[in-house]
Parts: sequence; structure tokens; C-alpha cells
Amino acid sequence: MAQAPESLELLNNNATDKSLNRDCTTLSRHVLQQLQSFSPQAQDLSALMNRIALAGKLIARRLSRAGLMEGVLGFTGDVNVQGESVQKMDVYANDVFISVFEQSGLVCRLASEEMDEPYYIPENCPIGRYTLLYDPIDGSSNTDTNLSLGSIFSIRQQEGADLTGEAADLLSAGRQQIAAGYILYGPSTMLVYTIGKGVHSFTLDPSLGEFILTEENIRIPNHGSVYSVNEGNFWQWDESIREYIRYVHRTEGYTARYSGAMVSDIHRILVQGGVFLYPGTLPKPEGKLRLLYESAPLAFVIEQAGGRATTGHMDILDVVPKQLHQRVPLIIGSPKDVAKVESFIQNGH
Ligand code: P6P
Repeated sequence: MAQAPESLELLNNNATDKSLNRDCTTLSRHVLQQLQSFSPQAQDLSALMNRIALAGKLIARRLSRAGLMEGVLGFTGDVNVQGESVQKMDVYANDVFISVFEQSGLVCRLASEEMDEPYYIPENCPIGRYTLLYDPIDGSSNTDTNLSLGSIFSIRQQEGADLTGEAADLLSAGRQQIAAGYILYGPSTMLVYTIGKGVHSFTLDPSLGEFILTEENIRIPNHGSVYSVNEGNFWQWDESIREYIRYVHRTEGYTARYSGAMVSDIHRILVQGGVFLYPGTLPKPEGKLRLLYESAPLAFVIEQAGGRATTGHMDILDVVPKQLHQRVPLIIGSPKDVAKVESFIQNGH
């Protein structure tokens, strides 16, 4: 039976309202909605997330043109504090975050995978009370092959006066973070964030130049089929990890996915379920991934989505770093799958 025209029109109007309302739910508005407040702290957080979004847009634009421009791809010839060869894109992205935040009046320091020491906002710039910790380009080995990449960010409030200029207050557990998330540069550019009130995703609409709300209160599946690990390190691992890998090899229902950019791999696991591992190895028991600006922000997001993140012996968010670029083993994803890996590490099966 045909619907009465007015109800169809009403239906269409409702649909229009819904999509218009979503198109107007920008990141900064969403943060204020989450906090249900216009307090100075809420305004700060909204402005911080807006700056992160601007950095993401600038990096996404550069990546989309990388193959068409001189001097974007390839290596600089330098080696960073991590001992890794630096890609030109690493330097550009690192500088983008500095430029975007330097005049914002929001931050006092920026700490990055690419910088030995934190960058202190110069005296002639407005100084804020937050610190941004970030990995400007995660998975930069994917840059020259046009594969997915990410940026990871963590926001903390400065504790104390930092009179010695050693940023000692940053050496605290990840539960001190007030916001965290990542930008995924894939077929579309997505920004996923949490301020401790759930996990929410936004998609960049290039025609608007805005990140538009895509999904609210994302929940990770309790279990998933994906296990994500670089099996090239198999013989470097502890026997317990090798036993877990043998278990997923012989058990029906598991599938391997590993892209070389953990933002991409962990986003897949956030959506579909499963587990990502970067365990320690015999030569490097602490593993490769950095705690403060890689594992801790991702752990905040995944825990807020109902998942787990552990070193295999303790929650990532409880680890207190001894130095800025401390590394930790990382097992992160669906609760059931993380528990399975922990069981092999702690009980051998
Ligand atoms: P490997 C990228 O450098 C990164 O930090 C993660 O994004 C990624 O999962 C991992 O390292 C890749 O390291 O040793 O597997 O090449």
C-alpha cells in the first residue's frame, strides 16, 4: 500500500535532517557534546582536537600528492633517535604538528618519535598547559608504496612546573592521558579519538575540508578471527609466543593480516575484532614499539572500546616509563584474544 505523500515527505525531511545534522557534527562540536560543557577545559580540549584535525588534513593532502611532487618521498639520509632511517614524510609530518600547535596557545611541549628531546614552545609564543605526544607518521615504510599510514597522538596535562626542562612529569602511566587517538590515511582519511567517554570515528570530507562524524561509541568485538604479527620474527620470539602462533596455525577460524602500519592493523581489529602483537624478541625483550606515543594512546582507545592492551604481564596503561622513548611489548585487541595470548605467556597454553 502506497504511503501517504505527507508521511513520505516527512520521512525524506527526517532523512535530510539526519544527514545534515551529521554533516554539522564536526570534531570540535562533538568534543563539547561529549563533555556537555563549555568550561575552559572543555574549550581547550575541543581546540586541541581541532588542531589535531588540521594536522591530519595537511598530512593527508601531502600524502595524496606525494607521487606528483618532488622531494616528498624517499629518505633524508638521517637516522632518528630510534635508530631508524628517516623518511622525508616523517620530517614533514613532524614539522606539521609543531607548526599547527606552536601558535595555538594550547601546549607547552611536544614530544615525538622523531625528536630526541621534547620541543618546548618558544617564549615568544603563547604557552598552554597541555603536552602533545605523537608519532607523526606511523608505518612510514609504507610511504613510498602508497599503502596505508597513520599518525598517533596523546594529550596530557602538564603536571608541576617542569623547572628542570626534563619533562619528568611525562614519565607517568598512560592512565594520565586526557585524550588520545589516531589518524588513518587510507582510501579515506579517518580520525578516531577518545577523551575517556567512548571511542568515536570521523571521516574527512575533502569537499568540506572537515572531519565528519562517522561512528559513535565504537565497541570492539569480544573475539575476532584476525591475528596481526610479523611472523618474520618467529625465531626471535620467546617459546610461549611461538606456541601461540602454532596454536592459531592449527586452529580453524584464524586469519593473518599484517600491513607494516599498526594504526591500520589495529583499526581493522577495532572494527572486526582480533589481536595485534608486537612481542619482545631475544635480542630486544622490550620490543620495538614506543610506550608514550604509540602503545599508550592506542591502549587508551582500545580499552575505551571495550578491548585490552597488555605487555603480556601488565596493562599497558599501568606501565610507568623510565625514559621518554621507552619501548614495551604490545598485545592489543579483543578481550578474548588478548587473554588467549596472555595464557600462553603466563601458563604455556
Ligand atoms: P616491523 C612502524 O614502524 C611500526 O612502528 C608499526 O606501525 C608497525 O606495526 C611496526 O613498526 C612494523 O615493524 O618490524 O614488523 O617491520
